[in-house]
Amino acid sequence: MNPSTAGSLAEPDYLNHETTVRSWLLTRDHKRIGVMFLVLVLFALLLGGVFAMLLRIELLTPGPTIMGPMTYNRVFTLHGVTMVWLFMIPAIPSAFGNFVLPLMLGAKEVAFPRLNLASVYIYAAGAALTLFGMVWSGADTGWTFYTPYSTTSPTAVTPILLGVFIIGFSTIITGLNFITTTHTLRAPGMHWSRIPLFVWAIYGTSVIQVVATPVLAMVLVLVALERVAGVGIFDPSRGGDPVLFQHMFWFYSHPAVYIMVLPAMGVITEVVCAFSRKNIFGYRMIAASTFGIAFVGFFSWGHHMFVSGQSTFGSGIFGVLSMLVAIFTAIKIFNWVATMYGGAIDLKVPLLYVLGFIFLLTFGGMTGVAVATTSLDVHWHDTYFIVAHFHYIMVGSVLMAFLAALHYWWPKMFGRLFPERWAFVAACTIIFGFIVTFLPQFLLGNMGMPRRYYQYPSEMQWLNVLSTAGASLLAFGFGLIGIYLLWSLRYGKESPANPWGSRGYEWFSASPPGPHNFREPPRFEREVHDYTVSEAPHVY
Ligand code: HEM
Ligand SMILES: [Cu+2]
Repeated sequence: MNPSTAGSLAEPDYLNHETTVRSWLLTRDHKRIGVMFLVLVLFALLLGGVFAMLLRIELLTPGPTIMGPMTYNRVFTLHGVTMVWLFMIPAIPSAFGNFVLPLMLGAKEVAFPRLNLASVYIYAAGAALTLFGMVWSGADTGWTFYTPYSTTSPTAVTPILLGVFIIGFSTIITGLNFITTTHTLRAPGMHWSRIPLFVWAIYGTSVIQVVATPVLAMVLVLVALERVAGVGIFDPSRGGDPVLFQHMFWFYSHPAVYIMVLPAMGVITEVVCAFSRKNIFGYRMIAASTFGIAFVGFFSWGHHMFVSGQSTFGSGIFGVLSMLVAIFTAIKIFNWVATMYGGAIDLKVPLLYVLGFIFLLTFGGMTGVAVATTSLDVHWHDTYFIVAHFHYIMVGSVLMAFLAALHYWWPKMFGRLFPERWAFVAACTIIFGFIVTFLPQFLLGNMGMPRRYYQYPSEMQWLNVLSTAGASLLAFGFGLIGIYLLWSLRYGKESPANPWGSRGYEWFSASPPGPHNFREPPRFEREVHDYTVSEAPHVY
């Protein structure tokens, strides 16, 4: 084996140089912190998935199936709370961002390693409080906590609000850390024009995290105060205004959808380059469109409020601004496709997820433009059509990107290869299962099935059965991934330093990397993903 690609076979890596529990719990290593976040968010994904299956089983028949209506309200709330707040928001930035961002920049560490460790504990404390609320009596407000109901609901809304509030601090700290790291810890040769596009994506995300999260924190605390002390900000019977809640909530939560989707787009860019064996087409446009999306995302929150009584003129403006996001997204899609065009495509599992992503994001984005059209949205608002739209984006795209990242970086993180055939079967099952689950929901919504309803007319049953069948396929696919990844940790073939032959900068380190990432300071003398030279990068 070429010594430069053999990695550091005999040298200790970040996993085995210290193995005590204490060394993990007190670690300041961004890679270990990334792994801890990965474990935590995967647990959240599993929990959210169990709630999802309970919902889909309940909807198999038009009447009651396995639970009563009050339980149903709790289950969809806990599903949304777990998936959005505990899984989606931290998933890619906190797990993969922590692991690969410093490697990509050629840094030894993030800028504030202790704060980084604190972010894990803050997340865990917030998640624990949220889980406590769930076990205590759950909540039945929906993940959006709309007032005035959330100010009066007899369920355990307060601990869940405070749990999500605490998780917000973890998000803010992570964002600050990544911004500072990108500014201060780049290796020699890493000019601004060479920064990998995944880093740009995480950078754009971090800006949103830092700017928008405090607004969410405020609104959640205000609802909690209203519940505990009756302050009268949102509750009309106390002189408050419930619509104010919607403005504050969506001022954060619309940008938050980009906290989820921008990192996903960053993953896609890396994987597209690695498996097309070409540098990205349109580097500047991809980086610029990231900031275009982040910026416009701050001015479109009113599209969630077309039927809240806001002025028709206001709705029109919010509708047009929302549609601008589609232009920036289309720029990225065009550039990914142009990168693949004429490339030496190597259809490995991560690329398969990318193809799923591009197809489903386009579908989700186009239905986004449709629901941003006020006249259409008056019909679709609060129906299954919206449920289908945002699942196309959040599951169809963000989760696909998460799985692409998990497979692409698995050998980097754990030094093991996964069984490719099983991974291929799982990926096909998941993409197909996704379409069977969520395509019928567009039709159901258009027929008028409201979201968050426990019962429906019997002519809608076949589409609901189809959706539940698709969800079962999804569950099967995830189960398979869980099994073979755990299996590979012990029995998988040992991975070479750069199993994909990628030219991404994170592959300039061994797999798994040493405790300080590189043995000597790396030099980035070529553009990232430069495939014009035939040999794989030198491993520092
Ligand atoms: C072209 C881009 C997009 C446009 C124009 C768009 C537009 C919209 C509109 C108008 C609504 C509100 C509809 C209603 O409630 O009646 C909506 C809902 C939603 N969208 Fe999008 N969207 C786009 C992309 C995205 C992305 C990228 C994500 C997530 C990563 C996303 C996640 C959501 C969520 C979570 C909701 C529903 C929230 C709820 O009520 O529970 N959308 N979208
Ligand atoms: Cu929105």
